[in-house]
Formats: sequence, C-alpha cells, structure tokens
Amino acid sequence: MAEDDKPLAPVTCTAPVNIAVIKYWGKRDEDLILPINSSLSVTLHQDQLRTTTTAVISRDFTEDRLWLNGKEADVGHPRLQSCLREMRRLARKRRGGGDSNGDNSGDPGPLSLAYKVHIASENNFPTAAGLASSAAGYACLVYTLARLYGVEGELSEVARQGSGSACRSMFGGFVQWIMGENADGKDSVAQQVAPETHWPQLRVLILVVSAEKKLVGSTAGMQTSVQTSLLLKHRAKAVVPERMAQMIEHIQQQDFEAFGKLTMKESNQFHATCLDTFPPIFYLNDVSKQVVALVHRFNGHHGKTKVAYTFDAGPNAVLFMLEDTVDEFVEVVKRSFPPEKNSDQFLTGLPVEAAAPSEELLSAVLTDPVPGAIQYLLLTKPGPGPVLVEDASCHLLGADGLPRSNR
Ligand code: 2P0
Repeated sequence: MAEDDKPLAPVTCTAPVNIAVIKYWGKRDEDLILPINSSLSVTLHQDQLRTTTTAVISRDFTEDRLWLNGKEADVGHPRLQSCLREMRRLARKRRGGGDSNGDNSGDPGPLSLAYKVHIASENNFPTAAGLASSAAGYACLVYTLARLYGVEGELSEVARQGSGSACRSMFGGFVQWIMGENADGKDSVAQQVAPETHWPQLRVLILVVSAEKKLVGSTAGMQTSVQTSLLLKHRAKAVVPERMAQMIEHIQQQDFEAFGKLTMKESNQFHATCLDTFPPIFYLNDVSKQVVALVHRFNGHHGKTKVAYTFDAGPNAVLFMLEDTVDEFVEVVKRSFPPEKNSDQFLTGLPVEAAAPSEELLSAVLTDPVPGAIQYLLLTKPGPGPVLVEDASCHLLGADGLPRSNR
C-alpha cells in the first residue's frame, strides 16, 4: 500500500507555557517576527499549564479549519497561515518535492500534502488569566504539524513566526532565543541552555491577580515602544547582551541570589520601558506593586534573595523561589491577600504544606491584608518541551475530523 493510501490518523501533542527572565519586547521585522534583543525563559511544567492540539488531514476535507477552546476560529489569521505554509513547505522538502514557495501550483507533491487540515487546540487554563497562551498555542501548533507531516529538525524558527515567545516554548528547561542578525531570520532561533532537570529545587509560584481592565496587547504595545522609547533602544543595545551572558551563568551555577536579583531587575526595566513608551503603557496594577513590595520585605527580613518576581504584559506576578521557601512564602501571601471566596480553591498546582512563620517574620513583612486581590495561586516548576500524546482518547477531533463533543 502506498504511503498516501493509508488511513490518516489524527496527531495530538501538548506544549508548555514559558516565562521570560530576560524579556523580549520589540521587533526589527514585524512579518518574520525578528526581535531587537535576545531573551531567555524558563519553560513551565505541563502538569500544571499546557496547550493540547490535535491535527488531522483527509482527502474529504474541503477547507482548512480551526477550533480554539471548542469554538471555530478564523483560519485565515496571517500568523497561523505563516506557520501552516512553512510546515507544508518543510514537509514537501523532506519528501523530495523541492523547496518551492509553499503553494501547490505546478507541483502537487505527495497527495496528503494537498489535503486540507483540521486543527483543534485548547488550554487547560483560562485564556483570560493572561498566562501567555499564544506561546504555548503556536509552539503546540507547529510541533503537532511537524508530527503530522513527519518534519524533523529546527522548528523554533517556524513557531517564532506564530508568536515571538512561542519559539522558546519549543524546548524544556531554560531556553534562550538568540536574536540573530540575518534579514531572513534563519539565525533567529531558540536553544536550550539547560534541561528541566538541571535545577530540581527551583519552583515557580504564579499569583493570578484579579483584574477587569483590557490591557494593551503585547504586539501593539511593543510596536509603540519601538517607535517611541529611547530607553528600549538603549536596553536592547547596551543592557541585554551582557545580561544574557550573566543570566546563563547564574542558571548554570544554580546561583539563586544572582538569578533572582537579575530576574527582578529585568522585569523592572521592562516595565520602565513601558512607562517610557509614549503614550505610556501600564501593565502593573496596585496589587502587582504590593506583591513587589512584599517580596522585597520578605527578602530584606531574611537578608538574602529568597523570592524573585517577574511580570509580563499584565498584572499577574510570577515568583521564583527554591523548594524550601515555598510553604513559608505561601502562608505570607495568604495572610497578605486572603481569598474572599472559594478558599479551598485558592492554592492550585503542586502541593504546599501548611507553615507557621515566626511572629518576627510576620510582623516584619505583613501590612494590612487586601482580601480578594489575588484570585488564586498556582505552584509549578520547570518542565519539558512539547510532547506527542500517544493515548487516542486524548484526541480533540473525532474520526469525522470535527471536535469531539463526547469527551
Ligand atoms: C517575553 N512578552 O519575553 C515578553 C515579556 C511579554 C513581556 O513575549 O507579537 O506574545 O506575538 O511576538 O510573543 C509577549 O509577546 O508577542 C512577550 P508577538 P508575544 O515573554
């Protein structure tokens, strides 16, 4: 039986979220998504946060279709189209169909490449929570299409064209996105700095802050920053290159003191460039600022950096700490921002033990509690890159190529 006559099985994969400790903010090429500086992130564990994507091709499909979190979405989005076109081009190249420009005119290529694709994708966390869903989403799309079409090799360059930060979600552990120099973006790729097993004591505590306001999106925000912020230019040229080298070294040495300090300074400088943008962009809200102050009081009391914060394009705090700090710090957070309702669902993710911090610590770090300011906490740790899911019951699309309603 020829390869293209085989029944076409759906392929399902999962991919992780990542959180940057050296921030990406600003493009030098909007279409190819080429950044003005390198960046570095920690890939978070998929046991807590992940995107799942199923893709399937069939000769019976009449058009490419996409479902996001159960709802049909526009498949014509330019970034989605870039990823699809690139993956089909790589598949054609691999099958010896030549490196054509992606459309099938003149060269139909192997039959299954001309088939339309159905794609369904969902997150196991609320998209509205502002937890970098585009990174996991595009990483998962590209990885799933690669498995579907049998494409191997460098894929972060394709994921980058979906969303810049997505290229870093193509690897587990600690990952750098090297900005590259070429106009075609071939050298703007992600690389693993250290695997997820490298720093086993490292934990990541996410504080999901209650917020109603719609914020300026990253893509538009960074465009305005590139156009107006002198601080951003200075940062990209004179600050980030050195910080990249330092951060890699701190990670390699498992030096939490230095890693934590640099992570906080990076976050602060990123938000300073947002303030330096004209008109200014504010992502931190009052609760974010209270978390910053709490972390500094906590570290001040201990006389060293035990907890480090970082914030992206929203008010949620992502805190790094070592395993032995988690229980005490979570207790401090609970007392500072007590849940207003559903207190049994306040702590999610990896287990946390009850702790009884000393009176001395509590009186040094606590201020008036702000009930309800934080919706919930999620404890996770560094985790692996995208994976293939073998279990057929996890497919998001049924045998008819439509979303499964009976799951
Ligand atoms: C980062 N962020 O390095 C930075 C820090 C937000 C703040 O990457 O336009 O969604 O799709 O390339 O990747 C958010 O930007 O933007 C981001 P696009 P993306 O994680």
